[in-house]
Amino acid sequence: MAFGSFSEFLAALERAGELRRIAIPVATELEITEFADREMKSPGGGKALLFEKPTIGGKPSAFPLAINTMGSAKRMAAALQVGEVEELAHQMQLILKAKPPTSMKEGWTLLKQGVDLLHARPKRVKDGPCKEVIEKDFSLDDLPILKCWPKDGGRFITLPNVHTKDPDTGERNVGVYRMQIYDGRTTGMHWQVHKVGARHGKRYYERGERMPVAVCLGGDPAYTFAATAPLPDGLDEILFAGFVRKKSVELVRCETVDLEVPADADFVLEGYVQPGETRPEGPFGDHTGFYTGVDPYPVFHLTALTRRKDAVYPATIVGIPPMEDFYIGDASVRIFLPVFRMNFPEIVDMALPPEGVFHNLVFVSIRKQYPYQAYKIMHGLWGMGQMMFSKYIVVVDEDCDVHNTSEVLFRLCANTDPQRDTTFIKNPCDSLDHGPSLPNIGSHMGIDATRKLPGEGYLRGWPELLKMDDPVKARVDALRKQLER
Ligand SMILES: [Mn+2]
Repeated sequence: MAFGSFSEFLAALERAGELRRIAIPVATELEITEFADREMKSPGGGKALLFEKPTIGGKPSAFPLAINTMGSAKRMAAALQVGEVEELAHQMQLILKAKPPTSMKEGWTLLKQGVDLLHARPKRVKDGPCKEVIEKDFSLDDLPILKCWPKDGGRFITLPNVHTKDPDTGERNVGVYRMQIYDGRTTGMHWQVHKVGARHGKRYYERGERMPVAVCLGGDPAYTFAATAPLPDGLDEILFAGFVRKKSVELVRCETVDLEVPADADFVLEGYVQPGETRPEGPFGDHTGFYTGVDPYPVFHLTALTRRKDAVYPATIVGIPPMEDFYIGDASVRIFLPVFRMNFPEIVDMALPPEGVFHNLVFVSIRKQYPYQAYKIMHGLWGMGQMMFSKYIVVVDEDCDVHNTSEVLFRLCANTDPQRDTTFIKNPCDSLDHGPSLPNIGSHMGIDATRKLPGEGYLRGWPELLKMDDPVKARVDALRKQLER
């Protein structure tokens, strides 16, 4: 059963022992970050935290705040209503298997059709819980929005689902772009150049029209997951959310803008972006672990705020890893692995370790058959969507567990000749990456840590990896059990 509200999800976490209530007043300025950061850095990602009495400038907020709700493998699976994230990957695989795709493009089309068939098409409804309260006289100062880190430029909404549409085709997009609070009714809108929201904005700019924007907070966590997932352009996040939750998303019309939003959202901020208008945004303690600087970004003007009566404000923080975002990104990688395998059947597994904060480090294991196959995989990944930002790609053999960083580093150290096994390329870089000398462009490095073949010039005969015989292992297992008795 899909979650009917964000609160229902929190109740499920509580029943599973995955939620801790904080019943004392805690400041939204820095203190909640410190609480949450310690939780996220405890083994396995700690627990979700529900702050029942967040304070804003020393005054109690009318709304509770939940954080770290997806910050563990268990909670991420709970958010997606599965025992394990792999179950969704399996469902994805089934859609793709219906008819083997012959190319990436065909694969995505098939996936889109498959997802569409599987109870994913949204339903239009006249009313919904997100309209229980329609605020005319409101201020964002009343929401428990976090000031995350000491040198942040202000308070930031960190888990907004930003709904926009293409003015030409009407195609919808939902993305998560941080929003800096300027005043009670104005925020920044941090969509970077590579994002779909920015592309829609450009079209409104060219047409000289005001851009309607609706920002949802809360509701079924599947919405937020879908909004962060690296879906290909044109695969509707709402459709994908419907596929994940196995129930059509109910959409309701906004009061002041021509957009539709999930009817069960906790808060809906309606408003617009005036094309061409920008304002300095930042600094912000980012997922890179560093502050990103001040840059001009579009401005979001609020025209209405609608909400549930019992609304809970969802938040996250980013910073030095590991953080909650690792578990969200890791789930995406697992779910979309079948899609990657369509074009790269030799891929066995893939991991984005937390230290790499998504784009900086990618581990891929392959079933290697021919010389330089590792390089073919690197170049393939560098050409695919957000994977273009991957700063380091390390390719290992199929028998290496890419989710075990220690094992990957062992292969890297043992199997490589640095000069022979590395390659450098030029590619676009993540806007948030402060490493490159110029923003948005730079170099990436690929490391081939697979065993080398004679065809790759390795003529010494690759040695065999140590491995204990299975009967001996079984015998020692038994002996150890005897000792425990
Ligand atoms: Mn999209």
